[in-house]
Formats: sequence, C-alpha cells, structure tokens
Amino acid sequence: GAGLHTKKLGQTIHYVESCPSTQIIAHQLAQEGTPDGTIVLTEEQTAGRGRLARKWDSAAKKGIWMSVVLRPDVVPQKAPQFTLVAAVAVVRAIEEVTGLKPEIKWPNDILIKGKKSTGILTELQSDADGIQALIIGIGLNVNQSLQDFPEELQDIATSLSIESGKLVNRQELVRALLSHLEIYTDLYIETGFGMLKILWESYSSTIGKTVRARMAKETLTGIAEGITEDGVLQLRTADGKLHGIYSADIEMTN
Ligand code: BT5
Repeated sequence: GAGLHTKKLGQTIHYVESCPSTQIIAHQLAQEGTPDGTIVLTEEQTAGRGRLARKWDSAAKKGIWMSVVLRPDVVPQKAPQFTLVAAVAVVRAIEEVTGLKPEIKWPNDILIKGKKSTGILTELQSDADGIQALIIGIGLNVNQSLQDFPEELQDIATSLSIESGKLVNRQELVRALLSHLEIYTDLYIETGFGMLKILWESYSSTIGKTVRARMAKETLTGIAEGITEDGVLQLRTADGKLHGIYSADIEMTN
C-alpha cells in the first residue's frame, strides 16, 4: 500500500496521530511478534527520545518520526552498524528528494551545513538465542522553521525546509527513505559492511578531522582516521596512540 516500492519495509505500517515515542510502540509490537520490516509512523511525539535518555524534539506534522522493526539473522555484535547503515539511507533519501548535500557525523547524526537535521537511535531486543528485533528510530526534521524549535536547539538544529528554502513533501520523503533503507540494510545483512563503509566515509564530516570524543568516563582529542568494519571510530591522539571509540559524542575542533 501507500505507493511504496519496497518488498518488506512498510508492508505493515502502524500510523498514529500522536504518541509518546514511536520507539515504545515498536518495542511492544516487536515483543508481540510483528513481522520483519514493520514501521511505526506518527505526526507528533510527546516524549521523543535520543540516546542516554535525552529528549528528541518532535514538532507536530513537521517531521518524520519513525521506528523500523527489523529481524535480521545476524549476531548482536553486528547491531551497532545498523545506525551507520541507516545514516547512509537517510543521506541518500535527502539528496534524492531535495538536492541538499547532507553529511554524516559519527555515529548517528545527519548534518546539513554543520547543523543537525536527523538523529538515529538503534535499540536491541535480544535473548539467549540472539537478536529478536532491532528497533531503528529515525527523527528527521522536515518542515520546521527555526522558531518551531525550542530556543536551546536553534543554534544546533535545522530542517530540510530551512536549508532548501521550500516545504518538502513528507510522503515522498518517507517513500524514498524506506526504499533506501531496504536496499542498504539488505546489502549489509547479505554482504557485510565493506561496500557500505566506502559509501559511509564518502558522506562523513568526521573522518580526517581533529575531533573531541566525549565518552562516559573520559574525553579524548585526536584525528578521526576512519571507522572499522564494526563501525568503531579510530581516533589517533597526539601521543600517536590509536583508540577504538565504540560510543561517544563528537565535537569538531577548529
Ligand atoms: C539522537 O539522539 O539523535 C536520536 C534521535 C532519535 C529520534 C527518533 S524520532 C523516532 C524515534 N522515536 C523516538 O522516541 N526516538 C526516535 P542523541 O544523539 O542523543 O541526540 C539528542 C540531542 O539532539 C538532544 O540532546 C538535543 O541536543 C538534540 N535534539 C533534540 N531534538 C532535536 C531535533 N528535533 N533536531 C535536532 N537536534 C535535536
């Protein structure tokens, strides 16, 4: 339905006008056995979330607030890379529909001219048998004007309409996003991260730059040399040591 060009993604769509978070609904559906490729879409979230219990601002009818349930036959160590794979799909969809040139900031941000347009949140349902479901949340700012964002986000957030100067058709964007997500997640599941890593690096705003990586217990500054096949960021500090960064917030330094 819905004019989708996908075989699997979005064959089951749960659409709700408003909800606390599409992630919560997707987790519930996954537990109840919803099929691989189920998506949850809403117009408005009242408790949209980011990583580490941060908030995700989700203005009514202005964005794409979506969660995708996947049931890939992969080992749990291959789960974090789905964030990177989804990032490639988001960038391709934005490019195709708007002509804008987004960049990926490791691990889960899509920036346009240095400001955050999209955040991705990959969560896992697993047990002793392995991954039961992956819940990939995508929050994409589409038609907000700057005043639609809370004040504390106005310097760091942007939307596609702010950057392109026109309103963007959200349905068209969802269709493009699902097509690209299906292609790239299938490619990842079937062949691994090799090809996608090249694509990911071509869109990266992080690689080759000096960055500050804030982690739970320490902060490291160095040159982001690349990512590994496992999606781990390789950071070279001034003492010449190479650090593998699994999870952090990255800031560019000038
Ligand atoms: C993320 O977390 O960027 C992941 C966001 C995932 C949101 C989607 S929407 C559909 C699904 N349902 C949910 O409840 N969540 C997912 P993180 O890297 O932790 O970034 C969070 C930070 O981004 C916040 O602390 C703010 O600084 C900033 N932020 C919040 N809302 C934003 C927005 N709309 N646009 C840009 N930046 C925002």
